[in-house]
Amino acid sequence: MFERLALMKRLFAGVLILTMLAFLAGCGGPEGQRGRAGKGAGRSDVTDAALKTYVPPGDLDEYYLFYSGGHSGQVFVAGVPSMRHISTIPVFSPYPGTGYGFDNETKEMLGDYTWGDSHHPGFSETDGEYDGRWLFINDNAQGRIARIDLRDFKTKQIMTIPHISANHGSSFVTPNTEYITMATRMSVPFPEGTYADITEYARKYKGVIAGIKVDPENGHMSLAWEVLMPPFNYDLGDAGKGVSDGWLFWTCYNSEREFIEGGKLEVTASQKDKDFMIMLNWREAEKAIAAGKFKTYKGAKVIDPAKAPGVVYFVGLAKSPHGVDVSPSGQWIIGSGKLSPTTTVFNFEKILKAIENEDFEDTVDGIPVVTYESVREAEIPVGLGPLHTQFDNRGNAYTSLFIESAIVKWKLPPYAPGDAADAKKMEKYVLEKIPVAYNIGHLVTAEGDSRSPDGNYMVALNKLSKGRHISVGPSIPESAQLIDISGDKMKLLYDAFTEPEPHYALMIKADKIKTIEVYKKDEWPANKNAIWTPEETSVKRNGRNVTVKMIAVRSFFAPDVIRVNQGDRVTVHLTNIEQTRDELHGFAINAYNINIVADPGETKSVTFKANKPGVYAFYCTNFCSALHQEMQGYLLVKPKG
Ligand code: K7E
Ligand code: CUA
Repeated sequence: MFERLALMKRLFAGVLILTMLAFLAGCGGPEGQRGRAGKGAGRSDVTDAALKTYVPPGDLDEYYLFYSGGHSGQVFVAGVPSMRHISTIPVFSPYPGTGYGFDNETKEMLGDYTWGDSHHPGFSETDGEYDGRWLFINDNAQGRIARIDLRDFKTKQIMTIPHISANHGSSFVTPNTEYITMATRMSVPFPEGTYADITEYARKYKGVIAGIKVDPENGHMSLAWEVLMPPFNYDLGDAGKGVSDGWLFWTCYNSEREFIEGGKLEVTASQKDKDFMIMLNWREAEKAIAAGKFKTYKGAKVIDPAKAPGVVYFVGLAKSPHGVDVSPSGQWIIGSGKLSPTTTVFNFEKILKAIENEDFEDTVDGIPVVTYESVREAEIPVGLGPLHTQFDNRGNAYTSLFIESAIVKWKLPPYAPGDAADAKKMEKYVLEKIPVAYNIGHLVTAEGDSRSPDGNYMVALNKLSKGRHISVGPSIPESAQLIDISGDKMKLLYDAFTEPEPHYALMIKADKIKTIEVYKKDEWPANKNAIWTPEETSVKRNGRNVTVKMIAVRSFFAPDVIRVNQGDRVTVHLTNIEQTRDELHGFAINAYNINIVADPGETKSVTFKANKPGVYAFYCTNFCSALHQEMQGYLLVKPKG
C-alpha cells in the first residue's frame, strides 16, 4: 500500500515534469543549454532521463553511492538515482564540520598527518554479497587503511603497517571479509627506513603485498602477513570469489624494475610488451606462516615467495596494466593495460590447471610465471586506454576507456569455439560504447563487486571533465555521470559534480545499511567518561591537570564556566545527553582552535594547554534549538604570577 502510494506520487511528479519539460523545450531553455554543453558527449533522451533520476521531495534514493575523495582524504556519500550529495565522511583529513580531527580520539587516529589520498572503498562481505557493516578505504599517500562503521558513518580505525610505500592496491575485500589487501605502489628499499641510492633500485628496492585480517565481530583490522615482491609498482587489485575464492589479484607496472634518474618512468616503465598480473593464494600464505616460513621485520611477518612456493604466481599482462577485476562468478579475471587496445580475460579454471601442471614459462625472483597462452581465454578489442571493468547481471562487462573517453560494453565468455583465437571474430562480442564527459577513470555498477550485480545503474567517474556546468575558474570539478544499463542500450541519465577527487566508488542497496539514530545510553558501548546528569558534572584539579566533565543539552552547557591557570593542561569530556535524533551540540573555544561535535548520546574528549591568559568564550557550533545562540560559556585563564 505504502509502495503504491509512493509509486503514484512518483508517476504524478513524472507527468508534471514531462509537461514542464515539454514547455521548456518549446522556449529553447534546457535544450539550448544541452546543445551547447553536451555536444557529442552522450546526450540522452531528456524526459526519460528526468523521470529515471527525479526523486520527489520526501522520497528516498534506492542506492547509496560511496565515492572516495582522493587527496581530500574523505569519502563522499550520494544517493542514486538522484546523485544528490548527502554526506561527507572524513577519514584521513580533519573536517571541522563534524569536529573530526579535533577531539582526542580522532586526533590520535590521524597521527601526524593532516591529509590522505583515498582511492578504493571496499564493503565488508558475507558470502560474496555486500553486508552493509563496514566500508574500508585505503590511503595511497601514507600507506594506511581505514575502517568506517556503517551504523554511524564514522571512521573507527586507521591502520599503518610497516614496509608498504604508497598503499594503492587496496582495499579489496574477500568474500567473507577474511582479508582486505594492501600493496606497495612505489617500491622503496626494504626493510622500511633503509637507505639505498636510486641506482640500486633493481636490487635493493622491494614491493610488499599484504593481507589484513578483519575481526568478524567488530571489524578490527590487524596485519596478518606480508609478501616480499620484486621492485615493481603494484597497482590495482581484486579478491577472488566463487571458483577463485581464496585468491587475491593485483596488476603491476614497471616490471622493467628500473628507476633511471631523469629517465622518465612513463618511458622506462613501458619498454616491455607485457607486465604482470599477480595471483596470491591467501590460504597458502596462512600455511606458510603456520609453518614458520617467514621472517619478522619491524613486527611484520614477511614471506619470501622464493622460500614459500605455492603462495604467489605471475602471469603476463599487456601493457602497463591498471585495473584487474574478477567477474561475479569468479571464473573470469579481467586485466586491462593502459597502453593496449585490448583487455585480457583469464580463465581461472585454466590458471588452476596450469599451476597444478607446473605449466610455467619463466621464473622471476623465485616466483613462477604461468604460461600466458595456457590461461588466457580471450583478448577483447575494447578500444583505447582500458582501465577498469564492472559487471551486470546478464553476463556483460563494462570497461572504462580513458583515452577514448567512453565506456565499452562487452560480453563475458563463453565464446563460440575458435573465436578467441581470431581477433577479427572477437569484435562481435564488443557490444556497444557510450561516450562520457570526459576521460573516465573508474566506473561502478550497482553492487558490481558482489556475486550478484544488479544490472540497473552505472556511474562513470570522469577525470578531465572540461566543464558542462557554470564555470568555477581554471580548476574544474570531477564529474560523475549516471548511466542506465538496464536496457539493450546504455543511456546517460545525469551529470553530477564532485569535490576532488573520486577514484573508485561503490554502490549498495539502501536497505542493506542499518544506521542507528542516536547512541542509546544503554545499548551503545559506554564511553568511560560519559555522564548523563547535571549532578555528575565536575571540574577536578590534579596538579597542573584539570579535568572537566561536562554535559550539553538544549540549550546549555554544564558547567558553563571553567576556571584554570595559565599553563594548565585541560581535558574536557563532553557528553551530549540528548536521546533525540539529529540533536547535535558542538563545543568550540574561541582562539584555542578547538571545535568538537558530539552526536546525541556521544562523549567527546579534548585536551589542550591553557597557554593564553585571558577570558575566552565557548559556544555550541551546531544549530540545536531556538535558543542555540544562548548556548555558550566562558573559559577563564588566570595569568601566571
Ligand atoms: Cu584507476 Cu587509484 Cu583506482 Cu584512480 S586508480 S582512476
Ligand atoms: Cu547546542 Cu547549538
